[in-house]
Amino acid sequence: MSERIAVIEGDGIGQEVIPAAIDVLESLDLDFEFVEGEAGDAVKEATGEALPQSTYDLAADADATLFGAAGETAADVILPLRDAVDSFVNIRPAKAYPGVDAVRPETDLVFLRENTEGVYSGHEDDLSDDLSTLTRVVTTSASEKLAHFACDYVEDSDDHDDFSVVHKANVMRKTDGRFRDAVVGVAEEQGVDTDEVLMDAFATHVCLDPEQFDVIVCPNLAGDVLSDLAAGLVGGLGLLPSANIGDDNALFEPVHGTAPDIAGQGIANPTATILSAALMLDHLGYTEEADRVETAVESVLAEGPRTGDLGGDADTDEVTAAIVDRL
Ligand code: GGG
Repeated sequence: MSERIAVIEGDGIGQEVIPAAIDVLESLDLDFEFVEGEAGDAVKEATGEALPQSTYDLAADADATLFGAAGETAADVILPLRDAVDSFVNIRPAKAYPGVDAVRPETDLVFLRENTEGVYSGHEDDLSDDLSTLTRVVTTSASEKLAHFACDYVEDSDDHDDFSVVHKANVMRKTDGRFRDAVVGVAEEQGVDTDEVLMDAFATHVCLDPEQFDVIVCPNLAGDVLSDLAAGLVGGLGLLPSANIGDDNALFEPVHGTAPDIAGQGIANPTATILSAALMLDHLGYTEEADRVETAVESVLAEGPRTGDLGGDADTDEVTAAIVDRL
């Protein structure tokens, strides 16, 4: 059966790493139809809209979406795109690969980030020349939905048994308190073991001893920040893929942004996006192909060629070609 894949490059290195992932997917010779949509800073400049309705509809109607990166317009692009696919969880694996010079080579984490609310649901106001406010939204229903997903995730997996709930409920008693109570409550009902870690303590402990953590369930902004921190432990943002999962739809994107410092030079690391494509293959049921892509990526990370962020001097095309060669 043909799969309709929405492809949205966005800005900056999104325009370099998404074509790399498409090269990898095309080399698998699957019955995929790739349909391009526009979004981001350049589209806003040209049309006044960062995310045209046609791109939103494309993502909403596709079997899956592959998205690159957004810069200044991130809030106008990424959040509505996650909404288009009804995503309630952002899965962010952060794993150290053999051959990569990682600060903590023993790191192997999966962040399950709440994907609809927290400070990201965005009720911001300027109340005076001196005062801006932000309303943080946390619901029991969204927290429980994430918790059910997390329980199923560890129960269905051979590699995980339990999860850590990361929050700051000792200070944000109502919002993170609600999040914590909802997640722990569902886990207790489903018989899944959890432990609780305050998010500031987590930041220290994950740097000192990442092996004590496995699956981490956390509120929206905490998931964004802590997964970027974990990227620092495994060799950088060029390595972290992500999957935004909804009930009937999903969107896959590298964790990194547009990287304006290197955009346009053809030297971006395509690994995070190619691994995001592997997560998409797995999600669509192409598990063997997903494994092949991950194995090929692992082999190239171990033996080279590598991009500059990993200490090599290869460009995006050379790394992509090496991955395709090993498939
Ligand atoms: N690849 C997605 C991207 O553009 N990331 C940059 C960013 O601002 N991310 C925020 C988020 O993931 O919530």
